[in-house]
Amino acid sequence: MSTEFAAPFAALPVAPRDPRLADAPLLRAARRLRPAHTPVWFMRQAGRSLPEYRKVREGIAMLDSCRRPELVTEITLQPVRRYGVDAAIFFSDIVVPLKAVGVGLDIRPGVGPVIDQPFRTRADLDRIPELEPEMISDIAESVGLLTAELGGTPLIGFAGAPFTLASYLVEGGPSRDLARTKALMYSDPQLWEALLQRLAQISAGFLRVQVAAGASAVQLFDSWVGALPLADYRRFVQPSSAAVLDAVRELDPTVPRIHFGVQTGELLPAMAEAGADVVGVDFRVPLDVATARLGGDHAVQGNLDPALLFASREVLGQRVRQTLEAGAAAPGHIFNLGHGVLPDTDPDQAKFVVDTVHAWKG
Ligand code: 1CP
Repeated sequence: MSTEFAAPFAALPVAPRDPRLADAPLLRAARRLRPAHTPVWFMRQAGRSLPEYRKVREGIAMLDSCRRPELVTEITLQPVRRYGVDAAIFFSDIVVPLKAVGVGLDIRPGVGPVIDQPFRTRADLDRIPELEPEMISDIAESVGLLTAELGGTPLIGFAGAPFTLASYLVEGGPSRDLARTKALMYSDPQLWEALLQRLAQISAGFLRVQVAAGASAVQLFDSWVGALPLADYRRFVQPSSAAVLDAVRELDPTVPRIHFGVQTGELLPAMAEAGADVVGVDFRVPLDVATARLGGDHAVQGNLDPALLFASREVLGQRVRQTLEAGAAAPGHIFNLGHGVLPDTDPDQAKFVVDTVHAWKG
């Protein structure tokens, strides 16, 4: 798939980075260099499980909160202050760039993204214009505020991968079986490719704006792609994700790219081929097994089961160390959960995980 869609983002000037970032454990692990300690952060660390998050979000709709630079900065910094994690993840959502190009959608509390008019036919492509940098100038502003505050702590920018974005557009909201998405993919491959190409432009543009403004790593979330078998992943999905990952490398080859999905045990070799530097692994596959499936030369991220944060400290500590030992088989390991922090998680348990990871002498 061509990456020509990347203009006008190709010309974005890239902000200078804080020199202290050169030693940041997260960036060293992603580059497969030995870090001072194993880095740790949590998917969904900013948000729902923190009382200070619920307080600042009171009365503000999710999508509005993502477009207010001071609020985005505060929410993004909250888990860094509380946990001492090795990276901040930008507070936003995968559907923010879709809303920015004009797709009618909302994020409903307790549900997730809901689309006004689901994507069904070729005519629907006209309702998804390409993303332009000016549509998300507030995102660049938020990233700028954040990197000034974060100093030597990396900011991870992120976007939804084309398949996962398509799943919300086609289904109209969260779905268990992705039946309509798969039906479109299998029955009209040409329209599917056109949709994924458009979404790749949007996803790449969202990442490029964050990188240009100072994000020092990015994560591409293909959360629901584990619903596909390997051969269909390769044929129908991998080219568009690879195009997004390439677009980031073209803008700044020094920025590590992390690629994550849930239930991707069977897809790991093909995800490695899509070109990321780090592959995120869910909790179903031990990290040493995942490393072998990836061919041995990728850094990995993961993969403690988020449910273990509800277990006793003794069990939790053992499982954290077990994850660290398995991760040592990879040429680089970023500790994380196998998916996002669950809403009722006790923040003290998450802090205990961070402290246990940092104390580990591998
Ligand atoms: O801390 C962080 O990780 C930063 C913030 C963040 C990220 C990275 C949010 C805030 N959303 C995301 C990414 C995201 N959004 C993904 C990929 C990550 C993953 O797999 O967990 C996905 C699939 C979404 C879509 C989405 N947005 C859902 C899932 C719905 C489903 O299909 O099951 C939900 C519930 C949302 C809303 C949302 N996004 C973020 C927050 C804090 C919330 C809850 C908002 C609220 O209702 O107040």
